[in-house]
Amino acid sequence: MANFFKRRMSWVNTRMGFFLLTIGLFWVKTYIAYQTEFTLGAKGSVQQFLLLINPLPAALLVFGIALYFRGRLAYWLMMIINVLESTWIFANVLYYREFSDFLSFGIMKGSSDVGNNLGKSLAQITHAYDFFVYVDIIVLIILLVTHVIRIDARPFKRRYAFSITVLSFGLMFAEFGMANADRSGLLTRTFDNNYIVKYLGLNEYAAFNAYQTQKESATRASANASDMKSVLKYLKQNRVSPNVSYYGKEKGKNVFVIHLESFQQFLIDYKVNGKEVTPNLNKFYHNQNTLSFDNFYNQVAQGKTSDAEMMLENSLFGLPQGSAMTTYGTQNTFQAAPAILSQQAGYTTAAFHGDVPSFWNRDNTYKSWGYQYFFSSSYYTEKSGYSVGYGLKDKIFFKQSAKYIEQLPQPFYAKLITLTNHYPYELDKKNTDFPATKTGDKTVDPYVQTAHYLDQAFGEFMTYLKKAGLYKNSMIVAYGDHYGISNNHRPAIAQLLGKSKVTNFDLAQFQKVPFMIHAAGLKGGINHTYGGEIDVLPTLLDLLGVKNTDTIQFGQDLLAKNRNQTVAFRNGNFISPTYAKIGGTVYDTRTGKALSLTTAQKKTVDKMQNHVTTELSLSDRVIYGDLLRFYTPKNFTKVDKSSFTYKYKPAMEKLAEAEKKEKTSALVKNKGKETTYKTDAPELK
Ligand code: GP9
Ligand code: MN
Repeated sequence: MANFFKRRMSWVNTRMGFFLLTIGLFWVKTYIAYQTEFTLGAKGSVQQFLLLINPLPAALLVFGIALYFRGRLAYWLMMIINVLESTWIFANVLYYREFSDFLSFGIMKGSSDVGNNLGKSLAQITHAYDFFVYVDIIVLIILLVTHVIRIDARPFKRRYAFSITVLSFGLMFAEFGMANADRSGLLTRTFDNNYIVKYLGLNEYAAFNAYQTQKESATRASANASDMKSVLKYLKQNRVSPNVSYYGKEKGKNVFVIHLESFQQFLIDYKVNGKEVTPNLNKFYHNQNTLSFDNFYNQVAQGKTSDAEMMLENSLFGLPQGSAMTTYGTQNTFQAAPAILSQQAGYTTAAFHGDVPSFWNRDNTYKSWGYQYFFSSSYYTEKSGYSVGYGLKDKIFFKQSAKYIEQLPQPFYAKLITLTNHYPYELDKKNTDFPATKTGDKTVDPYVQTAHYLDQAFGEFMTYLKKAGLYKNSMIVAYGDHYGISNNHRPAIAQLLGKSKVTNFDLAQFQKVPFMIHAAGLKGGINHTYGGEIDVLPTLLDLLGVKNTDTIQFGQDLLAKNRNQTVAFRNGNFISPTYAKIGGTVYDTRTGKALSLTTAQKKTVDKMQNHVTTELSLSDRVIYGDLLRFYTPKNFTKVDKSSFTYKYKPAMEKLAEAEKKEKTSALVKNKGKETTYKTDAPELK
């Protein structure tokens, strides 16, 4: 047997043979870990293929270092590299088990509370089979020590070692090219660590994360407390006082923030073949107790949903590139809506979303923002047909959210992020009972169909709130996060708007999204003030009567009298009731005509531009420099991230305890009787 092995396996007695064997085993075990320990969501043949091959290029590169060394040393180096590489897998397996996300260097540096909490639970979550990642190393060492595999002491040609290094880079570039073709913006927009691992691999993820962490700590290190002074000075000059007829009017009410995915303002009252696309939202929009804003713009950049969330809950702008939530959400100090409301008004705070928690780094960022609960995919029952695109279909999402909402001690602040109305606007036949538009643009035409579905889901949720007794004592906020139809679809947009062609000004107007606040007894109506997502937090806090005179907020209460109505777009363009500046051209907002400016007009426009540039750059400084660590508003305590867990069991135990103690949840108030949720979702029939 041993002889047979020796004869057949003689190739492993060469340096190259041993190298390939080591890499082969490493490749297989990485792939097994991918399949059994992580939920990477590889869909379709391209992603499956990339997942399968992605351990190879980096392994060739890293293990290949050993080939530059002589004799025995090369063998031992390979083993050492293997131990380090396997430990990286091992650590990620454990971390992922607890947090459904990959380890980041920021967390490992120990500067975050999330990291501090890790050590405690490590022992509890380790399984014996996790050590499987070291098995190949042990076997290889035994084979070497017992001379079953002989060490090839002959010098290995540098040329060959170098060729392997070159090959590894070549493969890596090819891999990146394929990945980026499948998911553009993979590294610039940095959606989700799962994506980077799925497309590029664990090693590439480590390298990218190290680079990001290094960049982030460099800007952090160069910032100091005096930078905060200029921010404070600016904000002091720009503070407006709240509108007395609205201030504190909704004090103590629950708050629902309903994030309408990719929902644009033009959909409101829009009709296809004489039928309203969104009858429920239209009714809500026109309700006498709803404050609706018809000059409200999305201000997002690459971070899309995450930029909207950043603005809405922090009144800080998203970044010019990438997503602030992914890059800075874990480490930075924030003074966000959930933290403010729970600390200053005793609110229970919860976010709901039918996607994996790691997307946009929500799992970490929400802790920094002070969310006590984050109900994400693992809290929802998933059956075949329940999901489309990024996650749960809206009707099923709202229905399943209800059972958690009922358990929240009141008052609560609950944010529900919908998903179905997301590019590419796919929905199965049985959920599609609305005609598509007929522009001939395949991306654009189904948009109204998923918007209609979202509207029905919204309507069902409103009916539920009424039945559960939550409608009257809640302030319900609904908003669209960003455009659904991008500017690349000019001819189709023109058709939708009934125009022969669209100008850049029209496209800027197309960036309007709904923003509506409804509450029983609220003086509603359609408000024409110009504003955007950055203005939401001060507006809500003022309505709730929560003091925010010394908080760091770049927006202004939309109901305030003397507010500045110049709305900044993230690229430095802007729009106001008088002038709009889009890509170097100034337009008259009232007529939409391009202007050649008089000296006086130019002065006014320059002043507006200056305001926009200043607020964007100061907001960026706050995020890049983590400046909020140098400033704490009165009555605010720095958020302790380690006090939160979003893991199902402990979170539900915590919720049950809170419910028992406070006795204010809807469920308790309805004497333990769950409210039946009515939905016509065909999947649930
Ligand atoms: C994913 C969802 C989509 O969880 O929020 O984000 P988007 O692509 O709209 O930025
Ligand atoms: Mn979005």
